[in-house]
Amino acid sequence: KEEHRLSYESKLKCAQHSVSKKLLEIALAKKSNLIASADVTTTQELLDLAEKTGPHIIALKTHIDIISDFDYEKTILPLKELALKHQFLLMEDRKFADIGNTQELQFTSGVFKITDWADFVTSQVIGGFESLDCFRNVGVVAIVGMSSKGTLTTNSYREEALKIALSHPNVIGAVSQHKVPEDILLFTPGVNLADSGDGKGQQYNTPQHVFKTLHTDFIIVGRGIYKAEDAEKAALTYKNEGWNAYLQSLEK
Ligand code: S5P
Repeated sequence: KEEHRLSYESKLKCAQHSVSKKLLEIALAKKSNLIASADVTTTQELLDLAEKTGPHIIALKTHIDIISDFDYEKTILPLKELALKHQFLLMEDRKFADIGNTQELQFTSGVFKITDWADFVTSQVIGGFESLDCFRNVGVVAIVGMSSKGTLTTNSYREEALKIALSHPNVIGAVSQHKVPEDILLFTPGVNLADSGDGKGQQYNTPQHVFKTLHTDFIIVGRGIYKAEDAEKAALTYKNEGWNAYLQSLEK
């Protein structure tokens, strides 16, 4: 018999980490499980996307190192204001993948100073348990499985990666294309309503599919939104699709 999934309300009751709590609270308040991926390359595009999608999303996922005119004052300060105005969190998709000391430097130093503004970050767990200790003040989403064709995140890798993710106090969730235990939040990228791939290895599923079969908590949508003619309308479509798919997955 198919197991029931836990509701956001019940996950909120047992959430330990302040960032998990915030995410679940925003999800319930906005009736949204949508994270928009802002894979755009200028500050203006980033801020435009944040303004348009802000009311419909729980978090905006950035790749801050692809912004060609990055400037802390002109990029981060207005982005933080928009996050406050529209009540969404900032998720920097840095996918750290080094020893603890180097990750700590990448997290705190350089021009991006991720530690000063990101609410949560993604990290590989390839560096082992202690490599995640440096992310003390944020939540970590562990990359357990990737969405791309031919990824090396096999069954046995994912099993070991999950052990680290489940036991580390800084970890709030996992990125994966497979089910994870209910005590960790599941973030699923590779979501698109129109395409099944991008010709560069990305593989897409629908919101319906990921909520039903993976019991995902949050969907991450990039090109489905920022490449759409009307990004705000697209965000609203994914928000509604995601929320309805979540409600249906509660019934099963
Ligand atoms: O396995 C993964 C993990 C991540 S975080 N596959 C992914 O695609 N991502 C990220 O999600 C990727 O870096 C990109 O920012 C986003 C997907 O974008 P889209 O345009 O394909 O929706």
